[in-house]
This record gives sequence, C-alpha cells and structure tokens, in this order.
Amino acid sequence: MSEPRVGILIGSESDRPVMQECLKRLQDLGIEAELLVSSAHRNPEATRAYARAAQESGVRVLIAGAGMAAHLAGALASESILPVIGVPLESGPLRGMDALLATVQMPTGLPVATVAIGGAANAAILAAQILALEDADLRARLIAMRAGWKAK
Ligand code: RP5
Repeated sequence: MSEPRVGILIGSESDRPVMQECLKRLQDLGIEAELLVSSAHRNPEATRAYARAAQESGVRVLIAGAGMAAHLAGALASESILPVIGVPLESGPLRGMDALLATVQMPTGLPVATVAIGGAANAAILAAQILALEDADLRARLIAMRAGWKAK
C-alpha cells in the first residue's frame, strides 16, 4: 500500500461514524487515505506534529472533522501550507452551528475550505477534485461518478 494522499483528522472517537463516509468515498475513488483521532484541544502536540509532517510524508490534502468549538481544521491550517477542508459536525446543544462558525471564520491568510454541517462526502469529493488537478485517471473517475448521478 502506498502512502496516504489525504489525511483525515477527527476531534473525537464520537466523530468517527460520520467521517467514516469521507474515508469510504476517497477509497471508492481509489485514493489512499487515513483517518486518525487527534483533538486540537485535548492532544494539541500530536495534532501539530501531524500537520507539520503531513506534506513530507506524501499527504496532499488535509480534512478535519470536529464538533462544538471546532478548532481542528484551523489548527491544521496554522501549521501546514496544504489545502485544509473543514467538516463541521453536529454535536452538543447547538447541533453544529457552533462548529460551522468556528471552522469557517478563519482569519485572512489561513483559509479552511468549509463544507456543510456533516458534509463528509463533499469533503472527500472536494479533496479528490484537488488531487485530480495532477491526476488524469482520477479526473476520469470523478467525471464517471458525476455521469452516474445523472443517469440516476
Ligand atoms: C469535539 O467535541 C469533537 O470533535 C466532538 O464532535 C465533540 C464531542 O466530543 P466527545 O465529548 O464525544 O469526545 O471536540
């Protein structure tokens, strides 16, 4: 197996069921990916170390899924020049609105491409589209995927 091209981090084990869909979509498109739990708040050192080492280890896109005070995507963006996609997750009394605002409202210069609350599938597809800029086979698979939707 080759090195993962997409690194997916989640803030808690409780985020795994939703973000598993992101991993599955990537794998269905033939993209090597890994999904790890690493909280920006509860394990900041490991999160920082992952972000700093990601590009060197072959990762080309980072995806972060977190709920509530969701700073995981922003933490990755602050430590890496790789594109970062944020997935705000529904969790707690505000049901994802808190995570949406925490993820999307990044300061100028440190963007996080934020998808919808619970948008794990779109995060995977956006990551695939970024990788497809340099990968004609993947581009063909994405076009075929869209054609399949049209047929449905
Ligand atoms: C966030 O708080 C996590 O990303 C999760 O969405 C939420 C709840 O975490 P747990 O209390 O289930 O660990 O940090």
